[in-house]
Amino acid sequence: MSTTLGDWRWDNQVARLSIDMSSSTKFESLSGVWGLQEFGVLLNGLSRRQIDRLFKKAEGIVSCAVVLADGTTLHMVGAFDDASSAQGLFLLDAISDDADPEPGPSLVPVFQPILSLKTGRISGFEALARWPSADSNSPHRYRDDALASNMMIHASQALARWREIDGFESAFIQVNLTARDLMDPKLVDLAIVLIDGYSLTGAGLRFELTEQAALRDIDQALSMAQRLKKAGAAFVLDDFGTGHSSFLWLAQLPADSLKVDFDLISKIEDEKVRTILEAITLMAQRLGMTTTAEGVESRDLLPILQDIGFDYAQGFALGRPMSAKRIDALLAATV
Ligand code: G
Ligand code: MN
Repeated sequence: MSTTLGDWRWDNQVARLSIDMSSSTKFESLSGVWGLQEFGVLLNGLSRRQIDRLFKKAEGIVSCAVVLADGTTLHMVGAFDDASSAQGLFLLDAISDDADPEPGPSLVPVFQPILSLKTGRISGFEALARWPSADSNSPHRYRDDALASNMMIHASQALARWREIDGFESAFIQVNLTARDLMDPKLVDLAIVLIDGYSLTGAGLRFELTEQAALRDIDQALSMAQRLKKAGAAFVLDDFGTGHSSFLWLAQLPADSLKVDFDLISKIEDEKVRTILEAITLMAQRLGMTTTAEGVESRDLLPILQDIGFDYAQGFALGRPMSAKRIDALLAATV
């Protein structure tokens, strides 16, 4: 189990690493502002070269073991905000055995706003992975064990920043998990350190899992959901209503929220579909879950969705998936 020791920030323009270690740890003496060379003196040779390489790359995830000259090992985890700066946490133990958890070239996380139908304001975001060039590494075909952990790191950092803005203190972010991710116990450890390290209290970090993915191994899905919830994360059932929903299973799964599939929302004009949607939101409410309508392509739908009982809405009409930088600007303009 990893423990958060403190945080770091790398400024590429002045080539300085600022470290703020919690004063209750024996690593307090690492606190301060360092040039890479001076910091390197504290490390063993291999770590020195690895850190040099990671910072020179100026993009993506920073995740590496840092071996101090006395042999103690820390783990540095974080990400570049843009080419000019990176930030992250120091952990006592490694969060992953992967030597290089970078999920292929040029992963760009994007974020799609989720609107509260009660306030009409942005309440949260879904984090989505995008690859700018649709080549052989296109999102559909790309398989990478480190994708979920990379997305979690990017999403947690971005959310921590957005939560500092007035009115967005309790914003949340939803990261997608696949059936394969359910087999990876390290994700729970990572969730624990990210929630702790970035103070993502009040279920700031949430996980989406489709019914199909969960049904591939129900026991594994149940156990993962329980452990993520215990870590302080929330669990969202994605694409609800179009898979092979089993109510028995819904009774067992500790989900906090249902995301109702685009296919159902697009047929909202149909009386029967509307009745079904009303029943879904009522059922969710009685079960203590919130509901999100997906694929909202027209703002005219908002009052209808609210009437039906939905809590949140997401879709192109409310905001396309966009870069963290564009969300920064969007939130700054909303305040
Ligand atoms: O099911 P899931 O929550 O993972 O769906 C997210 C996907 O849906 C993203 O790939 C996003 O680009 C896409 N999406 C988001 N909003 C809309 C929308 O309004 N219409 C359509 N057709 N797709 C959308
Ligand atoms: Mn999703």
